Amino acid sequence: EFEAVLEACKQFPRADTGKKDYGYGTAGFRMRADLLPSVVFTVGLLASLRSRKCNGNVIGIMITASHNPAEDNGVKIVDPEGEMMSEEWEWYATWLANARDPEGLRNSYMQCMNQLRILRESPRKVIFARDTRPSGEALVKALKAALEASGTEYIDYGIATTPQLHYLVRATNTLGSDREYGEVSIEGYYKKLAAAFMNTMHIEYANQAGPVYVDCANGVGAPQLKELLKHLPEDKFKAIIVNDKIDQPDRLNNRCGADWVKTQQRVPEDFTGKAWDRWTSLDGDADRIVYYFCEEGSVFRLLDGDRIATLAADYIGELVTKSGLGEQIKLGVVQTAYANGASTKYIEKTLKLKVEFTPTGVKHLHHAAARQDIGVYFEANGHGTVLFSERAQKAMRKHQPQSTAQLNALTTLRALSNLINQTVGDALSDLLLVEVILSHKQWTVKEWLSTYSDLPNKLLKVNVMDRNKFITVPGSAERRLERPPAIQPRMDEIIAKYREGRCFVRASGTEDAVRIYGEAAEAYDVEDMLGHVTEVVI
Ligand code: NG1
Ligand code: ZN
Repeated sequence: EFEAVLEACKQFPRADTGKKDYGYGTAGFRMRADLLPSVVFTVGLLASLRSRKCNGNVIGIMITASHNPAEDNGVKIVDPEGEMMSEEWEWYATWLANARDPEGLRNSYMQCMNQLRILRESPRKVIFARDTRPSGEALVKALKAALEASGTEYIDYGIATTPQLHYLVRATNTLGSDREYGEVSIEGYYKKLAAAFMNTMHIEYANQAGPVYVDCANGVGAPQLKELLKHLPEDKFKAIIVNDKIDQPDRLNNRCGADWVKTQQRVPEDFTGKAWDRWTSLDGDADRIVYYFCEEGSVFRLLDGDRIATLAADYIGELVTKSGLGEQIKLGVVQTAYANGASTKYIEKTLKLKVEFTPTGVKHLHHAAARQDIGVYFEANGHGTVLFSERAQKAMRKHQPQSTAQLNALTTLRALSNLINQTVGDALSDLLLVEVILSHKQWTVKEWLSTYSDLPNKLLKVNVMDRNKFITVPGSAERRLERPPAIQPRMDEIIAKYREGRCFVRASGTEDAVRIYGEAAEAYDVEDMLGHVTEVVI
């Protein structure tokens, strides 16, 4: 095996990255695609080890750079239950990726095996998929070479969304246990979603509220949503797909998609909506979604991840109470510092639910949500899901409803636990979830928006000499900077001048930049505050 690895990796020499090392960050490895073949090769090796360590359970590999520009790509590993790879292994991923030459890689690989106490002959299996980026093909080649050299069985699922790959990993590994997660195929994913949706959607809504428009960022969401629609009758779900030009790679995430809409706070290119039309945007690998619409006079209104979190928490909380499970099942919401302050206040004061804050990055939110009976987590940018714990699912299975009202609520709750992707944020699943909730509440986007008013806010990205110098206070959920020591005290002075002012600075985990987020009662205050804080930071 080691000699085979040595030979195979020679086809994928390490690119010249100058002084910079590769690093496995919050989203795996992500960078310009031409720097990645050697990295993907090493990720293949690590996944093979991970599978051996996890008793031969299937490990997933997703090749995508999500909302990044078309020339980038990335790769990340999915653990047996469909979660992000365990954090302790990130160090090994980085170690292998930075091997200088073939011999170095072989030696690091052998050392990994020893240090992680992996039995070489253990069974191993990997499944993988990629988004629509043309560079994906060459990366798949590097991946297959690593899997073959390491004697790893694999299945190539071709082009799929990130959440579909997570689903496939989970479904493969739960096969054989008495509670099947779903059929092990992309078709099975559609069937599971469609069945749950059909059980819960209120039929009149599709006619009454008009279609939902879906901007697919010219990425993988487009073909996959088209497939999903084949499983959903049009009288129950009417979606109109926009930005589906996957044959024009330059257009991926370009002036469209969830990230663009959220950061620019404006409609995507090719927007043709009339006032109050319900629009959504997915990102390049379809794990994020945001809603929006224009009021009369083209006033843009965004319904972002915070809005989806509040809508879901409100509705699911209501179902739990109505089904008679209120005493047994508690709901919690998990946010990051990027959540709009008004959403947090609404969850705590109006919905009377607990909010927990974690650092940025899905894995942090996911773990915190998994500790709740039912945990709702969303990043403001539209990535999120709702996790039903074993405990909650058991209570939902066992509960004997005492009235028709209880029965109805319980049936809906059970269907939602199947509709919602339990492994990771999923734009397609979230889309169906929001549509179901709006249909039950008989709400248009206008009523949804009116639940609370967002504080004016802005997110800036600034380039600094060395972003790694920016370190936040442990336990502050990234709300305060510890280093460089001079910055936070000066920021505190600035922020204090603005009504409801809040501002924080942190290094991005996915881009070579520092992010500055600010919010305040007035939009001009936000501008002013961020201007002053930027001066302090750069
Ligand atoms: P960084 O670059 O660390 O801020 C960004 C997003 C995260 C998350 C990751 C992974 C913001 C402010 N940050 O992280 O929420 O989605 O990318 O893709 O949106
Ligand atoms: Zn994404």
